[in-house]
Amino acid sequence: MSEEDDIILAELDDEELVQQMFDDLYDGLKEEIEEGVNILIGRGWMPYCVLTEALVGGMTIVGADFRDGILFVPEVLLAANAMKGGMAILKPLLAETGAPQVGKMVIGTVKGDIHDIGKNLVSMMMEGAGFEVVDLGINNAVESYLEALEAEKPDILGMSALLTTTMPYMKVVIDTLVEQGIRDDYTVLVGGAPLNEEFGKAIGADAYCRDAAVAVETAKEYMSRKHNRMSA
Ligand code: B1M
Repeated sequence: MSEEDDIILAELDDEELVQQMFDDLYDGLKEEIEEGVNILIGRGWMPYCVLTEALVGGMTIVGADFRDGILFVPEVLLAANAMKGGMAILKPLLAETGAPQVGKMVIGTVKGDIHDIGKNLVSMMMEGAGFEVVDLGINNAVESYLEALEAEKPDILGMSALLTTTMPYMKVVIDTLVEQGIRDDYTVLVGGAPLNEEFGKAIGADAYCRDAAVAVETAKEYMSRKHNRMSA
């Protein structure tokens, strides 16, 4: 039996429990995260505080280590899965208490491209950071993005492409937004292994995101700019 197995979450005080949840999230332990969330809620924590302090706090550590090459895709997927377990408990409670949402993003992999591992990671990390994410999946034609933008009215449009043959399609989508006069209604973030900053600029995106952690940081930055503009 490992040392981990000996820890009884319910016996920890709040601070110790949150620290333990950081470790459990890092280790991708979904059941422990669910238990931790239930304990904190049972102790009277507001769902939003559980989300930001315990889950997002833990995921921030995961995101930083992923960005720095200390954690790799399988570990991050497990952590994200554990986080999703905790979030599933909080989601209905958050809706009841009307917790502030950071923002909303529609994301999808572009037409002709079926790679979705990176996009899924971005979606999960964005959800972990408090964004509502509408994931359109893979192989999205411009019409699919347009429909989702119209229906969901997000703050951010995210596009992913992993092939040099599909990345130019991002420009087709952005050009269509320009043609329809709705380009400035959204922050457009793009990502995928073959892209770079220069490409992002060339196609008229707001920003290229090297990885999921950068996507979260960039999205937060654009949301705070938007809030500042609105309150000015
Ligand atoms: Co494909 N594949 N693949 N593949 N595949 C690549 C991309 C390739 C580089 C492999 C190689 O040859 N070295 C190559 C592309 C070459 C090129 O375009 N120049 C390639 C090829 C050629 C192909 C096929 C054509 C192979 C064939 O059939 N002959 C075919 C194409 C199918 C299609 O899409 N039409 C194909 C198929 C597949 C699989 C189905 C087997 C599988 C995909 C499974 C899946 O996604 N469900 C697959 C895989 C796994 C890969 C590699 C090995 C790994 C991709 C991956 O998941 N990386 C890949 C090689 C590589 O990239 N090194 C390769 C892990 C992931 C976490 O990283 O996706 O980069 P990534 O996402 C990162 C960032 O890029 C960023 O954040 C993520 C997380 O940090 N990011 C975003 C991504 N999207 C973002 C969106 C954002 C923000 C950030 O929006 C805001």
